[in-house]
Amino acid sequence: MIKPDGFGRRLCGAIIGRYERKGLRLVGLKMQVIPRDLAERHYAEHAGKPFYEDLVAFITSGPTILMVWEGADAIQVARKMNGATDCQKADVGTIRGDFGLNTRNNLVHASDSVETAAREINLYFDESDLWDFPMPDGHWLS
Ligand code: FUP
Repeated sequence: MIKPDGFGRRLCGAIIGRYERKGLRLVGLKMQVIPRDLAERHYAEHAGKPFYEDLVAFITSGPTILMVWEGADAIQVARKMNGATDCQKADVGTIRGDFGLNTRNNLVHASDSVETAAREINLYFDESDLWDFPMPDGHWLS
């Protein structure tokens, strides 16, 4: 997910371009202002934490770009590309390390396991939104 700050700072193309150039395969894409009930389901694991209310307010504050990417170890690869949660601690060369300055407005979200990915994809996409299209360069990227 590109969060509302990534959208508002006109970084969608730059962020999508990074995942694409890495060799991941885009399977689904949509733009949505996330309603509060969905945001609460998405961040259920953080309910009750001190930053929870601000997090939900932020994630529902503007358009997000929701994406499904596939590829070899896509979850680990995408999270490494995103960088540490706190943009100031994230390595230079990562999305958060290159584009952000704090923890809340950290530009992107990526699922942290296959199980989480299945749950999160189900929150935002119907089966018919996903396109499992073989890429002609796939043999170089396995
Ligand atoms: P990540 O897996 O890197 O997206 O981070 P987490 O799932 O741990 O946290 C989800 C979001 O909560 C972060 F993107 C930003 C927010 N957060 C805070 O605002 N403060 C914190 O101390 C921790 C997380």
